[in-house]
Amino acid sequence: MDLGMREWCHAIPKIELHAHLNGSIRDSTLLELAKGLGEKGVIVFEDVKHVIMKNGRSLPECFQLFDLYHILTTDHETVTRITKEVVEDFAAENVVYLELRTTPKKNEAKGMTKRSYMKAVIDGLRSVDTVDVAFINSSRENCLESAVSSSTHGKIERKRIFIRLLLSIDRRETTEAAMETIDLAREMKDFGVVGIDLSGNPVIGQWETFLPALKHAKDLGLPITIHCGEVPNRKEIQAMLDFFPQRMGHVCCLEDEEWRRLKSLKIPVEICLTSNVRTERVPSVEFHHFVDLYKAQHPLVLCTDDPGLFSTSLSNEYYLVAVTFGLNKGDMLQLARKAIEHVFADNGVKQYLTEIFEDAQRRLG
Ligand code: 6MZ
Repeated sequence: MDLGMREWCHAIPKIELHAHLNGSIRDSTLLELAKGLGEKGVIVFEDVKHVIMKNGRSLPECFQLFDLYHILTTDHETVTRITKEVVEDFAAENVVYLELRTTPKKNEAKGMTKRSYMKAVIDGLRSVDTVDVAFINSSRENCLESAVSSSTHGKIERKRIFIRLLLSIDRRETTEAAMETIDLAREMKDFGVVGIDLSGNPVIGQWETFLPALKHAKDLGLPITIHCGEVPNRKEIQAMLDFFPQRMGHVCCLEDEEWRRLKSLKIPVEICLTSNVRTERVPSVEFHHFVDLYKAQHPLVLCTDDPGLFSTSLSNEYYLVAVTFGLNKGDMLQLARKAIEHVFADNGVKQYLTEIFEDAQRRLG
């Protein structure tokens, strides 16, 4: 098959490890929700319409926007709906494994607890009917059987996407609230929750506030990924490197010494190109630290961060890398495949994904 690079980046299987649920909502859904709340008098639709229809925006503006998103998505039904749509959108991009992260939220007015919020997310996963969603930790045998049947018997099968969940701690939260999230993650291990994320506005909150909860997660054997260095903060970046999480996101504002440590510790990095350019963390894709880490053969994974907020897709992130850095299809397929090493799911899922990529190599390599 002779596809152009953009079509080819869409066609190859991809693994998404850094996507926030509320940052992945479709514009059309946001507008519809805003209109509904406008009619009820909760918000003034005309005031928020232009905010949703986006263009370039700074990092502080993104967090203002998330506050708006969270007003639009406060009830269980809406959380279920956006989860369903986000999974469908990733599957349409040929994402075969998605680690979706979200911050469990409490909202007394809506009778929402962190647990009921997560139940609404799970309901969303269950309600997807256009693709097969595998989200409960499945046995190795089940995974292998499905991989083989879709790749070697040549049957026309429905698309299949593996979903695992990461529970995010928001940097605005207290130690107690963060602890609650860790306990919920432990409780939900059988419902596809595989790890913990620390995210939120990087200029808010202190590392010391989250550390007890992150240590608790580590003691429980829950893998952790941390948003690191979205703003310059040497003390915090060093403390995060000392903590030695399983993965880190962004790593934009590191000093030479910290780059050296990151590389020697070989902590895999979730690369969010468009997000970092849009929020002015890097001047352009060309000058993104991706290229230095890639040349150093540092473990990394291309991700979207917030495909809704930044109007991107995982296929587009792959395309940007290919055209900006001149990587060929062989390099790109290798890059996509290497993400398998960094997923938080079990070996059965990794084996399944390996088969998917071997099949893609035969068809598209
Ligand atoms: C830090 C981010 C982020 O959890 O409500 N979030 N945190 N840096 C970023 N880069 C731009 N993008 C998203 O999804 C939205 C939440 O994810 C975090 C923020 O806490 C945001 O409120 P959920 O599903």
